[in-house]
Amino acid sequence: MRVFVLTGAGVSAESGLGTFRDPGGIWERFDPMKLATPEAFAADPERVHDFYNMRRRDLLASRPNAAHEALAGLEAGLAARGGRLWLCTQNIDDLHERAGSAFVHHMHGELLKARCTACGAVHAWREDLALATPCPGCGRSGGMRPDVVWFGEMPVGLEAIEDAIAESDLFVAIGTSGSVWPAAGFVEIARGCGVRTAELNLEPSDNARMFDERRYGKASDVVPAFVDGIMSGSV
Ligand code: BV8
Repeated sequence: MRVFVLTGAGVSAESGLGTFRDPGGIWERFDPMKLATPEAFAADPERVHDFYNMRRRDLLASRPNAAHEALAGLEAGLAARGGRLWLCTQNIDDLHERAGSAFVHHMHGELLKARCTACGAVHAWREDLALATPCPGCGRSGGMRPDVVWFGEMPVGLEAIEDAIAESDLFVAIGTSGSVWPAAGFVEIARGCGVRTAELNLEPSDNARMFDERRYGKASDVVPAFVDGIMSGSV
């Protein structure tokens, strides 16, 4: 069986990392247009660095939860049967990897990487970033940024994502509000290709009606149960 999973901030909520649009969420406390766009970075790079430094420190202090672990188990279980899991995340955290997932596609980039806008090099990064931080590659400072996709920037690997969805038997969206594009449109691509669709979320997302099956509850409860269903053939 070939499964495509799209995860959002809800899969990491129980690991203590905030979601964006829930009450008290990140975009309720911080303005994305002032912190998560190229224009915001050009206007006030230190403010943007402070925002991502705070989130990077939170991430390093967090741990994967049962939902991340269940998806790592699904990847191994499907591979053992000649199937595959194509895990695409909107999240910039590394909790899927830390839970044991070998293949994780970060369509919105990764918080634990930094990119030099002068030479283009990408470096693993676990420290704070600042305007004065020199690139370990070219040595120039003033151009290091978090290697994440901001609003208005092109997500990573859209063609590969669409091909993987088209070649899947099941598309599962987990912990996402379905409010950020083009990720929010993936379920329509799946339906257009005749792929069965399921939503696992705390509550109905913006595009809940697009899904064939819907299960609601905390990710650490509903994801392991759904994975058991896939592996036992009842899903
Ligand atoms: C782009 C990285 C050009 C940085 C992020 C139509 C087509 C294309 C673009 C657009 C379009 N319409 C509008 C746009 C522009 C824009 C957009 O979508 N704006 C929205 C706000 C309207 N999109 C872009 O700019 C994208 N790029 O358009 O490039 C282009 C043009 C054409 C075609 C292709 C490209 C770039 C968007 C990426 C921005 N970067 N993040 C960072 O993290 O700081 S977005 C940010 O939102 C995160 O990545 C986040 O993952 C993402 C989506 O949010 P969710 O993950 O869904 O999180 P949210 O809080 O919303 O929901 C959480 C859910 O979990 C909730 O439903 C909740 O109920 C649930 N939950 C909570 N707790 C639990 C739980 N579920 C289970 N268990 C729990 N315990």
